[in-house]
Amino acid sequence: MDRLSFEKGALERGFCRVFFLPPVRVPSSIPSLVTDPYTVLEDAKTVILLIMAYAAGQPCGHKEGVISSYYPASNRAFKEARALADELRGEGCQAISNVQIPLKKYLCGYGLGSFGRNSLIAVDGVGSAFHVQAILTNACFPYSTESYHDGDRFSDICASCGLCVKACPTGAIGKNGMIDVSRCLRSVSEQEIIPEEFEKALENRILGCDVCQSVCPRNAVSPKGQNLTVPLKALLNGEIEDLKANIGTNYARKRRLRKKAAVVAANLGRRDLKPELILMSQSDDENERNAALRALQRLEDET
Ligand code: B12
Ligand code: SF4
Ligand code: SF4
Repeated sequence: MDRLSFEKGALERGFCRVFFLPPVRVPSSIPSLVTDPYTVLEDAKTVILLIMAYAAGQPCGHKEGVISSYYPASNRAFKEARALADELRGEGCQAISNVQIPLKKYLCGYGLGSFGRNSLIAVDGVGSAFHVQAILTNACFPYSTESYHDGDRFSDICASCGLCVKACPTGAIGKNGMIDVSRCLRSVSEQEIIPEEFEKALENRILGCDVCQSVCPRNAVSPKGQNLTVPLKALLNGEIEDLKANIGTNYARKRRLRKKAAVVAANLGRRDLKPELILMSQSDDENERNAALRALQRLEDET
């Protein structure tokens, strides 16, 4: 397959940018990331980065839970990149999708985007509200660029902005552009037990946070969006089949979603959900029981 037909196929599958790059060893402070692509594919010749944009939204005023539209986009990108890797394999090449190289470093190092104070990368004409997939292959394509420079390129606009630092609901963004992961709602909300100090900041978020994306002027180019609305009653009852199809099984984990739905139900003063919470308080899982009891207590105390 030549580069043009691969690009055409990727655009038809919903990606808005495709970059063909030489594999490079990139250090990372995150142990789970692949720092040496040749350990994944010895004969690697090309890293293909595929960008899928999403419309970042703020939590809405309604009385249900919301999931950032990042997650349906990342689930779709995961499947479409897998299909593109299948096509390459169908032509006799080796190809692996969803390779977890340090993607921000790749985008910046190859000059395809720049770091923002919110630690996200903006790509020209796309902004920073996107999911990026990496395919590693031994197929040779003409590279989009070959020059990799270690070190981060920062967005000039950040020097006189700082809107994300002010807007972050938990003060997770430091002035020097580093995220305090222990305070970022995206990671807080995935913890086994959500610490009480973050409960209210979660508002009606079930998964993901896009505040630092929504306020960012680098996203003036991207469409303004809606989050995915998820009915709390269904979540508390563990009815998540539709969600699995939309955001993937990795994120649609029943216990985790139920516990977050309990926090959100209390945040929204949803006393009508007390029967579901009472049922959940009899769960055989201790964390689920405690989340339900805590929500019931908050509904008594705060509403
Ligand atoms: C771990 C991780 C997280 C963690 C930690 C976030 C983080 N900042 O590292 C958590 C769970 C919190 C998270 C949250 C989100 N994530 Co995330 N995450 C990742 C992952 C797996 C690794 C990121 C990484 O390498 N971190 C390591 C640290 C050291 O890197 P760093 O923060 O970039 O640190 C550098 C900068 O701070 C910079 N720096 C240093 N000094 C200074 C000074 C200034 C002034 C500046 C500007 C920068 C700067 O240098 C540091 C070292 O290089 C990648 C996927 C991947 N395979 O790469 C996705 C990824 C980065 N996430 C992504 C997204 C979209 C999100 C969310 C928006 C999801 C959501 N809607 O909720 C949020 C946004 C939170 C945020 N503002 O970062 C996208 C980013 C796309 C983009 N445009 O950049 C990625 C690439 C996933 C993907 N496949 O598309 N994420
Ligand atoms: S909101 Fe402002 S400071 Fe933050 S990343 Fe965007 S441009 Fe930079
Ligand atoms: S994703 Fe939300 S909590 Fe995390 S740094 Fe951005 S605004 Fe703050």
